[in-house]
Amino acid sequence: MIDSNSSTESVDVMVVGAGVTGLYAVHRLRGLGYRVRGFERGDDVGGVWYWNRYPGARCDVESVDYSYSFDEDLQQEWDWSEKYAAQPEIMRYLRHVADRFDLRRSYTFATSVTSVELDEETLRWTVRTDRGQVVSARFCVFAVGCLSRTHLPDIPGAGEFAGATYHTGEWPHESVDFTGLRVGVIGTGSSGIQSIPLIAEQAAHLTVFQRSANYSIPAGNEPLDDEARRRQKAGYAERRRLSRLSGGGSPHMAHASRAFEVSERERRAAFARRWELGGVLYAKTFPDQLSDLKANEAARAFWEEKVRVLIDDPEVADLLVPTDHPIGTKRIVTDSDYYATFNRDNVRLVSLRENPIQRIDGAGIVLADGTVVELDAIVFATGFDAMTGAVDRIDVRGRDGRKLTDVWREGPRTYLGLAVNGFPNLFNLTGPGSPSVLANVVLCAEQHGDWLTDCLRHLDAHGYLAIEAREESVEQWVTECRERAATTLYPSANSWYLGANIPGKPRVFMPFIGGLGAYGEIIADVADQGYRGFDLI
Ligand code: N01
Repeated sequence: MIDSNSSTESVDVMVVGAGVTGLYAVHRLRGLGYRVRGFERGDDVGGVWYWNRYPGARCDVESVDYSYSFDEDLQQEWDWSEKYAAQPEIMRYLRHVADRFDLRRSYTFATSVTSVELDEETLRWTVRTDRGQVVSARFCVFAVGCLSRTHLPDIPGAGEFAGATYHTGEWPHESVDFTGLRVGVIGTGSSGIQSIPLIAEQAAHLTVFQRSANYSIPAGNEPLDDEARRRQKAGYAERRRLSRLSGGGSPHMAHASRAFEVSERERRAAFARRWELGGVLYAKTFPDQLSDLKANEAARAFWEEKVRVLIDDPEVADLLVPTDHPIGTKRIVTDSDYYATFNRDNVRLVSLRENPIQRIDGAGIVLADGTVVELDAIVFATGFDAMTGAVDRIDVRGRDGRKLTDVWREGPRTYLGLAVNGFPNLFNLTGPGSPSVLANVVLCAEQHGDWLTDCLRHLDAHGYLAIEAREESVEQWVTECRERAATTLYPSANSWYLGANIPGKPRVFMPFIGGLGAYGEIIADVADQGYRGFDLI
């Protein structure tokens, strides 16, 4: 609706983001009859999958689980072609969802929200975009993604490079051809590890610049045939039930015993089963693996045994085996042929710990010992300003004109990950203070979307204008998140969970570590108790 005396559109809810979380929120909100206006920076739906289209981009959660559960017909009609879907297939799926539920009509694409400002008289938000739109909204919903603001390190001379540069998180939509080229990849997190094998196959020569080695486990990816799909679809109800109870949002449970409550033989058998299952789930083979160093070391040693046999040169293997963090305290990468790639004649590994990058010049990358690695293209697989970066891009001003970036200066401060004191009717979905990045984000999106719509319905049913987290609730939640993390090994790694990858970012463990199931109980309980810890206005 456009106000008659101004060009300000007035809506009930403004949603930022058309990724997995935003699409579901829009669907639910519209279903309740709210007038919704969505804005999306990309020119299509997809969020992280719209931007991260580098070679080898693939989900590390099984496709059967990394899909919406809210509509049985959708669940039954969609056919996944592989155990772990690649980026183009996930994009096709999200486009299908957008079409099927007619979600695009609520969005304005290729448009970034630049500011949202509270009017304390009306408790409405004035939303502004980079294309000049102004929207007045009762509720603001951020679904901006935890890994959507890319991090490009400040390397001297980067602007002088004569060749092409790419960031894995902002990959061009046109095809990129490395045939015959000398390519350098900086970074060996998930994005680097997924793209390196494919770039190596295409390029004349590939140099991998590794600062920290990472733990990676082969995906064990495989095509799904009709019979596999039929079984998955028949088992969906139970699969989803178990997933919602679980920590990680998939139906795989850790071993019933602690790592050293079982014999060595059983322990090794359990590690072997998880290794065969493939990927990130190895981190939770035993329930104490991420809290007890001895259990963790057993998992790490098994991993090392399996990985060393994949690498021909023992000196290269020494560099590829991490020594600086317990296994699983950074997300274990799910790869396809990563370690074997270092057996190729056209691939070289440079350890930046031994020989750091000094600068970039016109010809390539200059190392501290004076070596110039001549390159035609550089791929930055250098990650994201995670969890807070995308929110920080928006100038958010709440009560008394206070800026959200100031409130979060020492780290994100939320109640339940969802709300912030001083910012009534503003919700941040699947962000810091929630389990999203440690779980299957699709089920997290549904959990938050459902909680949000129940909350709005409650406000309207009881005649409230607004809801606002109390400061003491925020303080308690921040403390709870910190204390839970402190009982684990996670804070010992320099991970993006702690903001440790961004120079100057406060070192705070940002996700809620208790898992999807436990978190779901907490937020449901808060709602059941009349939105305990919130002021209803
Ligand atoms: O980013 P990262 P990512 N000089 O931060 C290095 C998800 N994801 O995009 O570790 C040299 O993990 C940095 O080195 P160090 C997944 O949750 C999922 O790879 O800081 N190197 C590191 O090696 C993942 O965890 C999938 O020492 C520099 C790398 O760049 C998250 O996204 C696929 C540097 C960054 O690794 C982030 O993954 C892709 C510098 N100045 C991503 N600065 C799936 O499978 C940084 N690095 C679904």
